[in-house]
Amino acid sequence: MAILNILSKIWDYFATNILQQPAFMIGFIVLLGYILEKKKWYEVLSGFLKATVGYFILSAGSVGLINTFRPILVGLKDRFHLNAMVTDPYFGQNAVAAGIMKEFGRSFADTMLLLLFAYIINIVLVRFSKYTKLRAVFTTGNVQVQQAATAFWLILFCFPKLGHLPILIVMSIILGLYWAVGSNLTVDITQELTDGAGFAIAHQQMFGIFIFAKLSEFLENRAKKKGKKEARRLEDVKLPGFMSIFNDNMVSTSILMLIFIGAILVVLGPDYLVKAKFMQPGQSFIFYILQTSLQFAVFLAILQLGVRTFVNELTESFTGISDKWLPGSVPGIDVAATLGFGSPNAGTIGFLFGALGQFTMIILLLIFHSPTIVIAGFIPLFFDNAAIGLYSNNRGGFKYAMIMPFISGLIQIGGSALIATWVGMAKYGGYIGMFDWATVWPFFTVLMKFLGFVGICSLIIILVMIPQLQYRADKKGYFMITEDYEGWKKLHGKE
Ligand code: ASC
Repeated sequence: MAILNILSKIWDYFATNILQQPAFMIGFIVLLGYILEKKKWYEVLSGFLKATVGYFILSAGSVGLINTFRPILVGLKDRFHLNAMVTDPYFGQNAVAAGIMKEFGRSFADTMLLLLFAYIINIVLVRFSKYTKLRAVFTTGNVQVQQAATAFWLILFCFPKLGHLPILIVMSIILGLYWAVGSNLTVDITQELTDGAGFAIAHQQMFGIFIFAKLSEFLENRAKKKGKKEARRLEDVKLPGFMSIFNDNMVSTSILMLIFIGAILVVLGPDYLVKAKFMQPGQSFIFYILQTSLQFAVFLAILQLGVRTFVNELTESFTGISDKWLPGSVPGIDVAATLGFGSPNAGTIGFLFGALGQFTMIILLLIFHSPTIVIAGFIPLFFDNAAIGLYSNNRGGFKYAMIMPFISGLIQIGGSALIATWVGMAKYGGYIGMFDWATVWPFFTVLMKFLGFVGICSLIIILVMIPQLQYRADKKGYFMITEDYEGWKKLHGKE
């Protein structure tokens, strides 16, 4: 027992201080990688610092965005006295914490054990990549906590009578597989988006970006076959005359956000904004709108600086780890890192069209008197759809940077409302709301709820098969794309 106690203390310490602080996680991965590569001590130190500081800069950007814009969107709920559920991973996590005891008689702390086991499964699966064909390890502990909490609820909902240990085993296998398989799906498209930066996505829309990227590519290829000329990507569209100011990402983001955020602030109105302490009494409404909206461009620029600071270190150092321990693998990192690549405007466009989709679905929920009304949380709205916009633009052209996020927006709200109402989470005020959790996980839940044990087995088989199919599609290039990207480009004539 004493040993178990010590181990649990070590795990707690590691989970709180490193795992849930991806900046340190990435810092230590770089440190370890450089040590394995036998770099000089001062190079190891400098790599560790640049990676950690870079990731903290990225977080400063994304936390700045979240903290500035989340309250504004949630303000809509107060302003119109709506009894609504917010789609936001942190609201979702709080909903689990608030309801798990009452609904299932389990404590939130149990979800941390799930996190540990699922994590180990992810690493083991990648260690045996020769057989599993899985190439990416999660490093984003902050989102893993939210996912462990949500998965815990969903799977308990399917098997409320299963004993503590058997259900923990089921949950760990499914969540560990979801992490490894989802992240692996993003390896190739991310390598192409970033021109071989050597990372994959470990976040909450991995199936989403894969599906939309492939769909955009498919539709574009079909159009080309029919004789249409090649669609342009956003970065190749050069707008003429006064529109040319939109070619500059900082200017276009500022103008678009001024319109979008400005409209929401006008709807909230100065009286509410003062009452809710967003605005100082006596402050000019116009300058308040200007300042708040422009913060978007500010935090986006910070975020991108962060990506530039740590990505090179991560790419260079990770080969140390993949050569020695995890063959052919890359680290899975925060989806925000993709905002440093591809077309700078695709993220912003994706966000806006995602918002259009989400608001459309919210209006539909209101019209059809849905039992659950949803308030669009900022995190799914921005991070999912910006990324979907980026990948869709990269693989299919600028049209898809608008169409795909719009579709995603509809699905995010519709799917979240359905699943959260069904499993009983909606009444606790929040649901995680990210694309995969509004689509893939509801599918998992249906499968397990209705088919029981057969559902679990089929789910495991489906997940295990996905990377095998990816491997079959490109046997020669499958591991080359992570190990030797230039070689992979030559192989596929993409130089
Ligand atoms: C999430 C989450 C965050 C953000 C962040 C984006 O899902 O929980 O804090 O997205 O990871 O950079």
